[in-house]
Amino acid sequence: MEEKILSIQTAQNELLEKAKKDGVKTAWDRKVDLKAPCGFGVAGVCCRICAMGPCRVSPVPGKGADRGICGATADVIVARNFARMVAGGAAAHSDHGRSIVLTLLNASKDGDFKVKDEKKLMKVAKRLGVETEGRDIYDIAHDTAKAGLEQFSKQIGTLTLPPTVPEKRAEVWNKLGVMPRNIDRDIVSIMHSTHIGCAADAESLIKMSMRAAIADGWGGSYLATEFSDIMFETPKEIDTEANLGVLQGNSVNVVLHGHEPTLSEMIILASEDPELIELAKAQGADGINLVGMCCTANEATMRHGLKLAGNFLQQELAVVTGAVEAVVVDVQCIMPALAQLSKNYHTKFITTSPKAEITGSTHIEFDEEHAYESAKKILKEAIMNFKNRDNSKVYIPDVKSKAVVGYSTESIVSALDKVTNSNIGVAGTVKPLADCIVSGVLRGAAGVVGCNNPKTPHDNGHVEIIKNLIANDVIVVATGCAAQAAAKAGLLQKEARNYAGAGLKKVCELVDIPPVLHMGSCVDISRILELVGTVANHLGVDISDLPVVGVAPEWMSEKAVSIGTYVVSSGIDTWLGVVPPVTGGPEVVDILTNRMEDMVGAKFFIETDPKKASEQMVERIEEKRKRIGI
Ligand code: NFS
Ligand code: SF4
Repeated sequence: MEEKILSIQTAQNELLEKAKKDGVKTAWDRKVDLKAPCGFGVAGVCCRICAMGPCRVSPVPGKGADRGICGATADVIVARNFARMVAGGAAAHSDHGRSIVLTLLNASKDGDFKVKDEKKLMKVAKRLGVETEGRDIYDIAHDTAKAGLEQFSKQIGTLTLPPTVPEKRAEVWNKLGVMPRNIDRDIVSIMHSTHIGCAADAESLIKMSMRAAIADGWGGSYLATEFSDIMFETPKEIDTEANLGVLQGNSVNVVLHGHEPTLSEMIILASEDPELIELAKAQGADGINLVGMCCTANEATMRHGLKLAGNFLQQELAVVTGAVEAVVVDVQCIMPALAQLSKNYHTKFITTSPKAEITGSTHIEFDEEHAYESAKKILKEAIMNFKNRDNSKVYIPDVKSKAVVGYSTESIVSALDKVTNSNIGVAGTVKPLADCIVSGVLRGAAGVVGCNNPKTPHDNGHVEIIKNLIANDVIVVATGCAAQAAAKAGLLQKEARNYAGAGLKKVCELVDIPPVLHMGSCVDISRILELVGTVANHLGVDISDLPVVGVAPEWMSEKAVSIGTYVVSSGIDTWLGVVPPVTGGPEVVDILTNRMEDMVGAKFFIETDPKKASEQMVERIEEKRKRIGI
């Protein structure tokens, strides 16, 4: 194994040692086995779009073949590959969104899925043009679901933008020709235009990517969040704990992993079923201990305080503890490696979605029509596996941190109300937040998001960047695996305000919040868009005028590429801590890191050194402040 540090997490490093002793491989070992990645792939200049190829053109102009068999240049190949990454990411987020909308379509008073947040339902119904006056709540819900589905497929007109998109931003998109038509169509457009013999112009391909990505952020992901809130409630501040130490020695440990909250919500409900608790006790366990991994964890911790076992690169090590009866997954970010790995322990690896069947797993399809019964069946499987645990193989690191989570836009606004009670007329608005930014008590805000990637030491980029930003009075909002890195580092505790600069510390004390706010899963980046858009509307400016930045320090998924693209397209400068496969296309690099600023008022920055990235972010925030005269 390489000599560099693999993770800043002790729990992680201890379990990597155990994995070695147990003779099992993890992502880090496979990375070593794979040796250095192919240079053409790294630069994005390998094309496999048609069977005349694959064509690998030279990533260095003037050296070797500079065109594919069809004549595609390096820039065309790179731009097509980039667009397809965006399409993949936008499809994943938006198909998740579609599932949630469909669940509401089938929700009923006596069914397993219900409307739990009527206020949110009314808000969403109104924005989608659904009549609410004097109607039955489920009639409204079903019509709202139909209106939501319409956003995926409408053939005439454009996506119904949420009112949080400032008018100036919509004008920018219209002028540039990147206003989404509907969610599915702009993904299909990319697949069509990147087929052999279609689009062969880098700028046009990047614009298509922007359009599909905007449809993701302000469409598919936005709907996913709104409709999840309607059925499972809008998150409120709640306590939790994070890291692999949340596994328990003598409980049936079940890791909920994946993304869509429908499955995890039902399992959480089923875990309180007396019949199942009794069954667990009859097997000699103290009870059922549910913990979360990746974005399923984020969704469920935001609403129930579900304990966070860890982020993307900890999924294998949860199994290596030898103390997990079942890893239950639905879709996305599930390493196929879990199938083989779990066989080395007693762990059951249970897949539940027809969208993500995995060879070597136990497949128990989650039947939404009989969701509760389905969830019970899955949990029973885990409980009955407790007796197979081999205690000589168990090691649970004694590492966990306390955290406060649950910061939806609504709960942030209500926290802010604590300081505005005397200020009649502003309660329930973002005015206090806007005031703090305008006055300079807070210099700005940053979204720290995205995955883990074994190309960088696990969690290091997230934690270092967050610490540097809050020390500079930049309030941080986090989602996805970044939020879990922050939780494990203790940065989601209110006491973490002691790491903050004087201004941010004061705000955190007044409002009683941590300096880093967990806003949910990756589709919940829509919450960040909603918050930023609301502040921009409040101040009567465009999002690109605000001293706000975004960063994905350890990203790896196509979803992250879509996110980066919609965040930049929304007017927020975005840093990437892992170099995307675009370096072989000089024009593509120029568009992403330079020309996009003229198009949408923001651009990408690529910086692998977390310290430098955070310095650049603070610098850019100060530049923005100067530019708008605050
Ligand atoms: Ni986001 Fe969630 Fe994590 Fe990356 Fe995967 S869990 S949707 S893609 S790895 S942050
Ligand atoms: Fe080669 Fe062009 Fe086919 Fe790509 S589309 S594989 S560059 S011939």
